[in-house]
Amino acid sequence: MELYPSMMCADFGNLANEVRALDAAGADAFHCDIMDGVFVPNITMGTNDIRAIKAATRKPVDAHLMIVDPLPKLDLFINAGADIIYIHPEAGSFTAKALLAIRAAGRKAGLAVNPEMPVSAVEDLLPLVDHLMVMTVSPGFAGQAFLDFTLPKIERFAELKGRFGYTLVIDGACSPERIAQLTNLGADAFVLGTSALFGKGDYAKSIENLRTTHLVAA
Ligand code: S6P
Ligand code: MG
Repeated sequence: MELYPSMMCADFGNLANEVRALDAAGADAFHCDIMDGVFVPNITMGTNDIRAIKAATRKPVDAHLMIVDPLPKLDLFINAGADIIYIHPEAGSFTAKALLAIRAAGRKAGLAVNPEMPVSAVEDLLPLVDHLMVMTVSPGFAGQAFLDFTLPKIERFAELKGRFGYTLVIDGACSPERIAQLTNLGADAFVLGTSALFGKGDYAKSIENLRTTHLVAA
């Protein structure tokens, strides 16, 4: 199981220390929510945040781009050092070209699938994807409720994983119970926000508990 803290939930007055603490606690990578206030109704992190996080850890740092027309802006995130870059297919044109450009830059190509988007809308793109991320909340905010209607889609993407070999990531309201359930459904990685990590006390204990809850549930 891979666990990715959602850095928009971290204490930004203390960012480097937060990264070091999460790194020491066993985080596998760092998740950066990049919002433009247009594709989603919020504005959060940017390229300087990615640079600051990269400077404090050797683990991978991702950029979840919730921005309109990501293709012409990819170089900003590649140059900032993002190791995994997620795009939303409905955010702009030429999704395949964008995924190929991310791979050509030596980074992992991520596709983020909104709750409303059917598997069939992205199935043809799966050979171009390293990380397939299912959104289990409507993107824009932390602290929302898990959308149960996404469960069949997660199962379907878990089945298709065998053929395409991507990492299946879940983003949104990943609580300890959900993580146990979704691990059993075939998910590989989870974005950790307010439901499992931030505001829940010691990071190392929370991460350790998530890994053991999963073992008990399995
Ligand atoms: C939402 C964003 C997510 C959240 C994360 C928060 O637009 O993409 O990465 O930061 O889901 O987690 P939680 O547990 O507060 O829902
Ligand atoms: Mg996200």
